[in-house]
Amino acid sequence: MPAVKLSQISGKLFIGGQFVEGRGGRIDVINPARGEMIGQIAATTAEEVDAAVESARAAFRVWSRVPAKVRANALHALGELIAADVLNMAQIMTSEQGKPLNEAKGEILKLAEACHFYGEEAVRVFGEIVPNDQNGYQSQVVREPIGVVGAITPWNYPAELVGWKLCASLAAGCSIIIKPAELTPFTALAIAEKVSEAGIPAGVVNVLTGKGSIVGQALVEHSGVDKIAFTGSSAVGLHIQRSCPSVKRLSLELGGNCPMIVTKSADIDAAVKGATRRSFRNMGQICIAINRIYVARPIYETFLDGFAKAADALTIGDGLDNPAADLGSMASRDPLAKTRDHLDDALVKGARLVAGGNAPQGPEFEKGFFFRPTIVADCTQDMKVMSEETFGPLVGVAPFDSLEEAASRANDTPYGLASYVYARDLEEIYQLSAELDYGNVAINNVDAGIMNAPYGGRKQSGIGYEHGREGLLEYFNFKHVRLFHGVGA
Ligand code: TAP
Repeated sequence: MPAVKLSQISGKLFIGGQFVEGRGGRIDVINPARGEMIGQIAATTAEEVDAAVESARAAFRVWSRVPAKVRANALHALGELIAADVLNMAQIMTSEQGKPLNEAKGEILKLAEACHFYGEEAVRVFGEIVPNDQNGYQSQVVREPIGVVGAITPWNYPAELVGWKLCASLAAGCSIIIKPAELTPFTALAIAEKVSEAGIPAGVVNVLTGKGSIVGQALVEHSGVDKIAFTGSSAVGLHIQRSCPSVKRLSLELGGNCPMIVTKSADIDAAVKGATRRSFRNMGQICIAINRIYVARPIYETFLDGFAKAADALTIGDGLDNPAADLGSMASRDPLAKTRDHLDDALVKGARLVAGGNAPQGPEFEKGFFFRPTIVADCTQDMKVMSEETFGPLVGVAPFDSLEEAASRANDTPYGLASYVYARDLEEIYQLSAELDYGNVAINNVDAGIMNAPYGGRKQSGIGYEHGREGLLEYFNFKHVRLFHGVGA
């Protein structure tokens, strides 16, 4: 099995089962840890978008009709091929995204897991027979794949966020056109290479690169695309919803502003460990990153002390040279600038800096987008760090005096993606899990998403679900077949 090489996919689009040389202009792709160009992507033209849609429409007619077992086998084959090439695919991801190689490997293996999960689910898509109001009738509710899916994805998890849409589409019998983020396109092209090897028919999976505002928007507006599966910012998600020229199925996995509550009954060491992992992993560039932490006043300073020490102990490095570093570089200049802006805003408004606050020093950090994990304490709700999504290695902390106050401040946001609680008192746990207005609530852990359970946001964090059976159902239409057979009428 030949390992896919960056040089082979640079400038290419994947249309109709072939890597083709893009006919449009070129956009540089940069290694954000080194500031070096690693390749170029093609800016897909309008004609190439049409060609991909045509190819996906033709493939849909075939793929939607093959037995579910065939689709399941293809997904298992894809999972095996991806896992077998984990190192090479992870190197591609680290080169374009900046996360440490070991983290990238973990993400590639999670993608393989998603292939197997949806491979198993593909053969368990059941319909229903529902009761009728008259004898002699039978009502069948059958599930039919939606059609051609346009998948538009961000740069923070270049494999998983493509993979959840890809695997659920393939399992359901949909065909898919993927538009990965401009910053991290090569992971998606590397996945496309495995799709061919797995024996998935030509045209079922296509990858188009280029600017979201042009290529992504073209998919949103295309009459041949039946559903848009989008992960990205709330602003772009809302724009997509508003700019769809015709009625179209949408799933929108959007931004967050995730709170953590640490009550007086919490295991403080466990809370510190959880806060450190979920505030700073992937340099805080996670939709479910902890943005703001509310700590019961009696344990506030003890928690802050432990949290600052844990943040300072995290290692930062170039993800290719230091595969086991805790943190790599940020993915680009923009999230770094936003992190600095939110930090300045907090300090001007009176926050206390307790960890980080600047870039790490040393020649290896000079050309990349690095920043130290940063904690600000004594924060107020009017600070950007507490009210907006930073999407960087910055977290705000504030004390609270009652559980009602903590819950109300945690819910005081237009977002509703994930929230976290550390508590050992059962009443506190029950009260908070009921009151937190979020699609995901993690208690005494910070891993809000698992493959087997629905993962989605509320309010401005989106509509629809990924993961689990619910994530698969997003790719089906229901059809009610009401049959008069006359028996017993
Ligand atoms: P966005 O700027 O929203 O970009 C996401 C994708 O949309 C990219 O592929 C982008 O292409 C494309 N795009 C941009 N404008 C478009 C348009 N007019 N029409 C169609 N597509 C368009 O987000 P980002 O900065 O990459 O990612 C960070 C955001 O994603 C954060 O808010 C984060 O919370 C959110 N996120 C959410 C989740 C879940 S599961 N809820 C998971 C991860 C990330 P270009 O790259 O070419 O601009």
